[in-house]
Amino acid sequence: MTPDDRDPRWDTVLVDCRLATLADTGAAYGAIDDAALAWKDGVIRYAGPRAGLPGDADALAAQVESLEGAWITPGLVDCHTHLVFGGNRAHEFERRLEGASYEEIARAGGGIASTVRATRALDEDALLAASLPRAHALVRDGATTLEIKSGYGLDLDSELRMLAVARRIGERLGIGVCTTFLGAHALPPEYAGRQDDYVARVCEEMLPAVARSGLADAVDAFCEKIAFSPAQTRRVFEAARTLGLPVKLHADQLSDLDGAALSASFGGLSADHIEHTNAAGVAAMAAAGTVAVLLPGAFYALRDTKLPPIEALREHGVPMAVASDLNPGTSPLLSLRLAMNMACVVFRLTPEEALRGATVHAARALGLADRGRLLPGLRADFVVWDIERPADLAYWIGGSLARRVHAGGRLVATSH
Ligand code: DI6
Ligand code: FE
Repeated sequence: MTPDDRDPRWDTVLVDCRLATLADTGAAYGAIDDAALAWKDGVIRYAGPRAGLPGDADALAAQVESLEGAWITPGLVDCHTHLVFGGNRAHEFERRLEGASYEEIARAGGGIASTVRATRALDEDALLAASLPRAHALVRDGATTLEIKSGYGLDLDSELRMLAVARRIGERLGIGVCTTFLGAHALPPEYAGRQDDYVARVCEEMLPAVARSGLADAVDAFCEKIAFSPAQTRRVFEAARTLGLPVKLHADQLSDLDGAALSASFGGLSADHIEHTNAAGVAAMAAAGTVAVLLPGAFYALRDTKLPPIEALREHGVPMAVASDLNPGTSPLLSLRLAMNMACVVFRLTPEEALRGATVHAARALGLADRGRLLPGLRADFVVWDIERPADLAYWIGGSLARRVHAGGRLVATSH
């Protein structure tokens, strides 16, 4: 919490505010009342008590703003989204309400395959135009970093196009975007009955080309009975490891395939969903430092009943992130705050766990050490909220609570 001595001149200092720093100070939310937050060149230079400022605020910064006691948190980090896609699957929602299951719809050629058809049909600009409003909705609700997966192209060109669109979304909105190659999401129709051939294609052709393109920061797979087996997932992960790309996994969502342990065995950044993960899987995650990414939106939308092993994760000290899983099939969820609310109501997280899950732990799930808390030296990614206390962020269902959203110090959304 010391200012940068080499250059005491800051771009902006915010005063008369309250900080939920999420630093491990012993205080709930790492909170600081009557605080000040200063940044320069997109980096936090001071986050502490106003009384601790090394001089008069006016002399320290080009701009001083009083926030009349408003709360500030780190910018939210949505560490699991599939927000780049074409088409619309509201009709599947209607079918599921009539009794069809997600798996039945997938086996009948709907589900992911229908989004693949619609996504392949769009050129890069059209895909950007379709996807940008979804990213923007997340940012207006407080997100300053988004992870975005491919996985609706399932051929090299379409996958690269999705990843390129994800990068462009980051540039257009002025936020952080981490991209993930999810070639092993579903079997493309041209490979029907030849699953191992497709996996070989992913490993031998697509992954090396994606790595060369520099468009992917990590590699994911959907390890499930309706998708790819643990053995096939392992092949994809081995190829990723050879190319130096970190891995993460859609693990144990609909059945227990020891997916969490598989991700952990590759030093995975995260194991995501994990409703059916067993005790050995939780222990393996703890040992490997693999983050548990909870996705209550998919749980809710699928009317799932098998809860993830929250208590075991707590006991083992596995960090729990919370993400939207924004996707057209199982989680058409345009608010990370709403995912936080669901994590509390449905998974019984505390509001503080939910906020840490959507900031500190989500950043870690992306391998990012430069964000997720309000600390000097970290990116100036933060949100000024219209709330009375931090628990409000998980308490209110809907609404627009973010007054101002800043990424790298720059204003990227306002409520006005
Ligand atoms: N798990 C999910 O929840 C999404 N993908 C995945 O691997 C669902 C994607 C979809 O239905 O379009
Ligand atoms: Fe997902």
